[in-house]
Amino acid sequence: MKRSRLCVLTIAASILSNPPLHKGGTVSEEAGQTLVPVVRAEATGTLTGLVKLDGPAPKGKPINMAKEPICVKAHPTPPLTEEVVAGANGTLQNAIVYISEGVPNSTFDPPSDPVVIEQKGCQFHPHVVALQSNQKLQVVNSDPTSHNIHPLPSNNREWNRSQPPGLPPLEESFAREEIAIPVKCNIHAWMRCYIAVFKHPYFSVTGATGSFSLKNLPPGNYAIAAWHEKFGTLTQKVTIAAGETKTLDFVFKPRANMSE
Ligand SMILES: [Cu+2]
Repeated sequence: MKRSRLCVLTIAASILSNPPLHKGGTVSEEAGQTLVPVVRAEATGTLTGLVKLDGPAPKGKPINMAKEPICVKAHPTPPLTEEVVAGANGTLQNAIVYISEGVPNSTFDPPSDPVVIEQKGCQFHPHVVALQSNQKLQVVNSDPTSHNIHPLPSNNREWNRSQPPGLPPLEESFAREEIAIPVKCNIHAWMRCYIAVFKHPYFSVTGATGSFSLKNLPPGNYAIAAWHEKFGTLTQKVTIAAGETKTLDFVFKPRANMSE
């Protein structure tokens, strides 16, 4: 006990005589004796990369909305199915890249900002969303017609809620991790999107450039997965060092029987 107190005092004296150079790179003192390390931003790493398809992406097919004239009217030309949406230069949109193994053993509070799905032109926007468990999901109806959003989870509570036009956004959340939950509309059979739920904040959904970025990764060994609704899941191992920015690409193989 005496020795450890001496050690603490020595460390404290050393800190006082050598103030840390980096912001946030300090140790804090609690209860007068215990020194608690504070993780510095400089001590984390970043993983970035592209999600690609090996070969040309199949084109979407026009969606037949004839059952609901309001939906037809919302589009000058019929929108295309979104099972596969090409990004720039052979990349894929709507893929989710995330840590599948090696997540730091910690509890991650969900962000206070909600994730929003908009029903517009009788489609869900965006087509793929990701959020943390217990983070708010807002569902907006911007159409002059009713929708009925209906997630089909296998690891969460199932619900479906009607949303007539003009009502405020619905709010829901998901308690458990699930990658990914298919979502339909009970009124319009063509409507489809996916919601991925993570118990940690280390995930990224690819957009128009097909790129992803996982930030603030504590140094360590990880399995990184890329999920795509049509092509399945790819996994790679990676080691992240403090302060490192690493690049990792994922290349999906098109399925032989893919006809779109
Ligand atoms: Cu609908």
